[in-house]
Amino acid sequence: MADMIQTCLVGTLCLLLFTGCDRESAQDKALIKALENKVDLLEQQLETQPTGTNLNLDAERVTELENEVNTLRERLSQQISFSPTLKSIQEKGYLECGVSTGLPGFSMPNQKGEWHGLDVEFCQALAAATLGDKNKVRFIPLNARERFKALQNGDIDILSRNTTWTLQRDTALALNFAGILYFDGQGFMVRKSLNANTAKDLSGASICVQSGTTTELNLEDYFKLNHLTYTLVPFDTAKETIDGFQEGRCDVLTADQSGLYGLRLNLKKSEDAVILPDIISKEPLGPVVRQGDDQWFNIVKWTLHAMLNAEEMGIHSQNIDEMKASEVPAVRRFLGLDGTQGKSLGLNPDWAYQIIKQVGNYGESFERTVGVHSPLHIQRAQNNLWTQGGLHYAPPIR
Ligand SMILES: N[C@@H](CCC(=O)N[C@@H](CS)C(=O)NCC(=O)O)C(=O)O
Repeated sequence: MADMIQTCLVGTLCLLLFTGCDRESAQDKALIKALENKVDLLEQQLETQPTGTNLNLDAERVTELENEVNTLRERLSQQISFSPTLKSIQEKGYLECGVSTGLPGFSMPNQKGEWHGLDVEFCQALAAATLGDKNKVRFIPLNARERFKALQNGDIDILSRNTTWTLQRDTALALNFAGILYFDGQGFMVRKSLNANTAKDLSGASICVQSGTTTELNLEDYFKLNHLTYTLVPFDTAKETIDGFQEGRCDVLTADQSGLYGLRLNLKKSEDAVILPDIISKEPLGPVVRQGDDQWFNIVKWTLHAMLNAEEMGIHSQNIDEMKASEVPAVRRFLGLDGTQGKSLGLNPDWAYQIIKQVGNYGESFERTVGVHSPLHIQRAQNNLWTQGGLHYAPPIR
């Protein structure tokens, strides 16, 4: 009996080993399950065997087969691409990245129609990791209201658009936030002539805000909690919101603090507008994917971690080739010279090398797009690495 079961198990193992890389994960999981059931059955048979048969030998066979199941499970997790999103990106030959309709520092097209910004560079990093070329990205501009539908419908592969991670978005909208690219908080910009020093001086003000944002919701909470009144002046895009403020349709504009620095650049006389020191909320901004595609979720998550880890390890776009001679185990793993990390993600071994070589580490990207030497002049502050007193802390690549 044990022999019959063993023949059957070996047959199933062979079938599993030869299943192609494009098999659906559900099918593969079902095969593993069937194999496990057979191991269980063999164990049961052994327990109920009449005395006198060679029990030790059969018990060894069960262990051997169990080890084979485990090895196979590991091989499958490393070799098979389970991700429909990655598959479609590879077939299209480009990544579809949902960005804002135009917010300086984060995602903004120049006069030639080329997109720039921190959120844009994150998608370029993803294209470098998955397709080996940071330019293989199409940017899809979306306002706040349109963004989640576009992702849910599959119109974009990733939403990289100054989007705040909240419980509702992460659950009820069937989306997954892959991490925090920028730690932000909501602030207020006021006309200098209003003579307001803090948010508490704003009672009775008319406030320009973009609809479909956490900004709109926090504003309501904050004014209610502090027994202040206000008149809401809502708009659909960043441009309309800042134009509304410029044209005097409101006394105050509220947005994420980083957004205020970006939007202020569009004012004709930016010195007439003051950004108040108050921060009334937490706005952890990060890339978002659809639920149900764990491999793609992992790729997005680890692209962010790779950019942060590179900065922490002192690896940047200018020295990454020299780093190939490094004997530091973590650096060698990062570059794909040792280890199977790329394979585990379903990517090439040099996935992280391509991100840093073509785009740069987190610090390089931050400085270029929103940092103190950019037009936005934003300090690293909480967006520094944990080793520098900031909040960015990436798990290790090993
Ligand atoms: N982080 C907030 C606000 C995001 C947001 O849409 N902010 C506006 C004002 S700065 C914006 O980026 N608009 C760009 C656009 O309309 O395309 C959220 O996720 O709800």
